[in-house]
Amino acid sequence: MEVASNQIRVQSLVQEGETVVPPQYVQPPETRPVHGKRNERDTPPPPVIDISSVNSIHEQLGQACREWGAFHVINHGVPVELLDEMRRVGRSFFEDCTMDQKLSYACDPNSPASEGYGSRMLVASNDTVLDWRDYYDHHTLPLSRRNPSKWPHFSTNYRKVLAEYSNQMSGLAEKLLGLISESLGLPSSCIKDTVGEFYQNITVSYYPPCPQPELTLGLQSHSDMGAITLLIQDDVGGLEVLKDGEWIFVNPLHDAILVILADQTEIITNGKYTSAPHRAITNAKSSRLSVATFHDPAKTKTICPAFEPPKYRPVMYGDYVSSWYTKGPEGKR
Ligand SMILES: O=C(O)CCC(=O)C(=O)O
Repeated sequence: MEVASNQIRVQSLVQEGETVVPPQYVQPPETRPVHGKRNERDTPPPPVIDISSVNSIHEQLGQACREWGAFHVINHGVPVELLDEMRRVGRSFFEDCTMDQKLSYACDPNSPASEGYGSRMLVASNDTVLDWRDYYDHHTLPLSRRNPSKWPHFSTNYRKVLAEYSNQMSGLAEKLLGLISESLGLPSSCIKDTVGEFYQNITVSYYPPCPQPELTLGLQSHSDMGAITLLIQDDVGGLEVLKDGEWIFVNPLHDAILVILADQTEIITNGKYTSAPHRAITNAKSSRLSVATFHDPAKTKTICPAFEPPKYRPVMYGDYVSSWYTKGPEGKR
């Protein structure tokens, strides 16, 4: 078994042929997933919004942000070849590198959200049930924080693809926050100005096949802490979004990008728009990959609602993050 600083790599458990999930990965009955709920409709929920269209774009965005806090965008302007390249290099790190190569990029398990290869990102204490997931977290923006020497270098273009992907996602995140502000009658720069310079992390998650998917979660229920997350996945599927108390399977849409509103956007919009709790389930047959790009405020930034009377206290983003990492995500804070 491969262990670095007490971290077991899920992929190595699978490679060793485990047929029973070790007890630290077994969810209590109340958080176990219900399988077989894949949505078969032609237009999969959450909503799909064509952001190149001028027709009713603000109405569609407003409805999706109020009712779901998550929606797919199509005709988003990011080349589909770049989405495919990002998925390809991400998968290649997990599947083509030896475990020794991967461990040479291990993140610091004692520092939350540290950059590199890890397996225990959302773990608040040693009693927490572990996720059936390995990941690579990259610190990509602002540029002063971007250090490509910490990114995998086994393939000549991994770093180039990641840098281009980071730039494209940040442009799209800014555009979306502008449209979301306008949909509430606010100046288009309102949410972005409140968030300030983006702190962007890109997390590539790899979920190996799981021998007992009915007992595990790939990633426990959480809402994202920052402003806005842009996510792509492969065609295996496993992401679920919580809507009206029910877990809804997000059918993968190859060319689309899933937008997930995060907690600071809920605060800035004074709860008019909601952040979306989400989780990942596992499956017994195929490994699954997702790439989530988080756009957060600086830790020193104070976030408060743009509407009166405020329903949320002003919060320094760094305090919000510390509370999240010490107490655990608990679904949504
Ligand atoms: O794998 C997924 O689809 C979800 C990833 C996610 O929520 C995260 O990285 O925070």
